[in-house]
Amino acid sequence: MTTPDPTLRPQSAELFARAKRFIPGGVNSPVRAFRGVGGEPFFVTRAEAAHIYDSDGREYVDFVGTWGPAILGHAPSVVVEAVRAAAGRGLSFGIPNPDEVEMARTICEWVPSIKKVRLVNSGTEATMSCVRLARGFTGRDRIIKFEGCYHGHVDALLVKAGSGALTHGRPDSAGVPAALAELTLTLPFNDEAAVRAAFAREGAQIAAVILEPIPANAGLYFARPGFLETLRELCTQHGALLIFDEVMTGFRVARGGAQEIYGITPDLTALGKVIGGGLPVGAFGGRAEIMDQLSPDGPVYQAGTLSGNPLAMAAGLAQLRELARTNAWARLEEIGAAFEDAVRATLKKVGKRYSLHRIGSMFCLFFTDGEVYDLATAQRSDRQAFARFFHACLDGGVYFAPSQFEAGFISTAHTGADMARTGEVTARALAA
Ligand code: KE4
Repeated sequence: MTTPDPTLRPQSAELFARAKRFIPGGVNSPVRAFRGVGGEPFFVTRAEAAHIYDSDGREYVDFVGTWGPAILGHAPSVVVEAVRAAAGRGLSFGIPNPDEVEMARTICEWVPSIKKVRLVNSGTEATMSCVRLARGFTGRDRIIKFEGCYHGHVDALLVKAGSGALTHGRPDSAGVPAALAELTLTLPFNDEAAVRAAFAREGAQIAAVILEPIPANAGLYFARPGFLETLRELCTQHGALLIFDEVMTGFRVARGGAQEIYGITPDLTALGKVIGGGLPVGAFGGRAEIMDQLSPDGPVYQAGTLSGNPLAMAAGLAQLRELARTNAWARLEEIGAAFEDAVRATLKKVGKRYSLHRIGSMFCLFFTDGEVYDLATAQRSDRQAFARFFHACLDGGVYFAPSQFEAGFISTAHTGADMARTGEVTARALAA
């Protein structure tokens, strides 16, 4: 692993040393620890548009966007003003408020498979609740997930997970009881035969199949033609629920998410990130007959002190409304396509045959010349080469996700100047 120059960011180095005294690993989320690329994380004090600023006064073009929420860039004025106004009316009520009704209505309008929705405070809560609800609705226990897909730190789903769990090379987390893990069947993504065999063997015990319809936690790759349709067909045939984890893709790859692009109707959908405008929000929803199984109407318990928090609702609604008002998805495709063309031209110029994947404003450059379509093929990437690229870009003022097994995010705030600067920095880094 590269040993970046720690003197470049002395303030961050001091903060990290202090952080490690009080916070495990010095971070509140593992992927931030730079373990996938070596060196130490920097600390951010301010973020605006496509730029972030660290404790040492260095400025970066940001392609992580706080892992997805910053689709309009950081601190968009419409969102900041909405939060300011909401804060003046109180910070949390623990009592129903009008904005959570408007948020629920908006989600149901934009995502037609969602007839009823419940708001929570993270993507993890959303997927965890989907799994419990699927088990409660079907009366079954087994769950099928896919290697490399990450659904948050849910006990039942931290089995061959992606994202931070994968970066640390320990996809199966300690602390997850074997009795629980064995209820989760993990299959290779895109392996239709494996899914058919699982359903043939134990279809009557399967409560749900959960997946990222566009996996982006082992890098970004795509379902092969027919794979999602097969999952839908098998779930319907065997009475299992199809759960789309659209925490990352929801409201980003299209107004209606990946399910709009692929034309597949899941039974439940988990949402997060963009929906909160940068504040903690998750959501899960789907068919009314399933959602009505939730307390207080039904036997499946789920709750949250800050669910539907008025500030989070104000932020999320402001962001969603601005996305719709400006048809941001067209702009994101425009910027994303230009970015892809530039990177492909650079790869050709420097003679590197790396695999670049992109959909809309999400992308991933795999440091391998092979096809990437599941976890195993993603893991063929040269992580050392990625780490060198990451640090060369960071030192040049461009921040990509600190792991080969993450996606990059473009926002509507990325300007032509940002992209030109990124082109220069990445060209130098790829030529090295
Ligand atoms: P949160 O609990 O982190 O809000 O959401 C969990 C989650 C669920 N589903 C998908 C598809 C996700 O991508 C995530 C979280 N994504 C990671 C980045 N790959 C969050 C970054 C982090 O863990 O710090």
